[in-house]
Amino acid sequence: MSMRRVTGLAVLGRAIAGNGGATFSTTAGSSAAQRRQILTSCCGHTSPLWFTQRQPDRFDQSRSTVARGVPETKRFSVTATTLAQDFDAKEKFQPKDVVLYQFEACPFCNKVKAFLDYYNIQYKVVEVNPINKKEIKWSDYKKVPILKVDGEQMVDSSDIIGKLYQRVHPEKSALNSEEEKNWFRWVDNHLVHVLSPNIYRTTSEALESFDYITTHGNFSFSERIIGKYAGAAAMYFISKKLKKKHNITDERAALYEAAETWVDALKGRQFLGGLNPNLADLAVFGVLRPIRHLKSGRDMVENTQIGDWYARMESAVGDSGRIKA
Ligand SMILES: N[C@@H](CCC(=O)N[C@@H](CS)C(=O)NCC(=O)O)C(=O)O
Repeated sequence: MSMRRVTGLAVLGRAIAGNGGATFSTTAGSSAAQRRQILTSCCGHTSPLWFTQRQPDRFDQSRSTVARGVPETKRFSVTATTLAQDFDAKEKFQPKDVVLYQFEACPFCNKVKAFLDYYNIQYKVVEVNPINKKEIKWSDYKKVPILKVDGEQMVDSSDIIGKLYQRVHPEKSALNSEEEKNWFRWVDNHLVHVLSPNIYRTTSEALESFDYITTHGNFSFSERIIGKYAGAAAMYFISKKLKKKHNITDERAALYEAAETWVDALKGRQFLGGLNPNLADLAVFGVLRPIRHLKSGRDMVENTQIGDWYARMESAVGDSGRIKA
C-alpha cells in the first residue's frame, strides 16, 4: 500500500473525531505535500454569521412557559402546542433533491445528518473517497460535508445547519438563546477533540474504529483490507499527539467529564431545548452517534448519566431520512 493511501486513511481516521491541525511525525517517509494535506485536512472552526443573529420567537416562549411551571391543566395544552409546532416544522421544508457528500464517520457530517434526520428531510448520500476525493472534484470546496439542496451548494456543517434551520423555521433565526449557542459551539471546540484520543486509545480500539471506518466508508477492496491495519496503526500514534495537543492526560476521564458536563447542562430537562431537541442537542447527538457502539461509546454510556438523554435523542430523531441508493 502506498504511503499516499496510508496518509489518506489517517486523514479519514482523524476526520472521524475532527481533530484539526495536529503536528506529528509518525508517517515517516510521507512527502511534505502529504503532511500538509493531513495538517490542513481537518476541521477548522468557524463562527458563521448566523451565530450572532438573535430574535425572540413564539416557539421558545411557549417552551419557557412550560419550564417555568404553568398549572397542570394548562401545561398539557402548552406542551401539546409546542410538540405540534415542532411536528409541523418537520413537515414544512421538503426540498426535492438533497445530496450529502460525506465521510460516514466524520463528526461534522454527522451533525448535518442528525439535523436532516430530525426534520424528516430525505437525502441521498455520496460517500467521498478520502484519499482521492474524486466525488467532490466538481466543487471548489475541498472538505466534507457538502450539501446540495435542489442544486444549491452548501458547505461547512454549522453554516449548513443554520441555512436549513431558516428554511424549516423561516419565522425565526437559528440558535435563539445564549445557552443553545454556547453548547452548539462547545461541540466543535471541545467535544470533537475528546473523541479521537478515545477511539484510538489502544491498538484494539484503533482496529475496532478502523473496522467501522473502512466498512462504512468509500474504499476499494484492497484499501479496505490494508487500510484497516495501516490506518489503525497510524491513528494510534497520531491520537497520542492529539492528546498532548489538547492537554488531555486521561482520555477516558475526559470523555466521561464531557458527557457529565453535558448532562449537567440539561439541568433536569429532557433536552437542552426543553421538550424538544434544539440545535445543540442535535449537534452533540450527531457527533456521538458514530462512536456510540464502539468501545469508547459503550464505556461512556456505562460510566456516565448520558444514556437516558441519548436514548431520548434516538427516539426524537427517529429513522434516518437517508434514501438508499
Ligand atoms: N468547519 C468544517 C470542517 C469540515 C472538515 O474539516 N471536514 C474534514 C472531515 S471531518 C475534511 O473534509 N477533511 C478533508 C480535507 O480537508 O482534505 C465543518 O464544520 O464542516
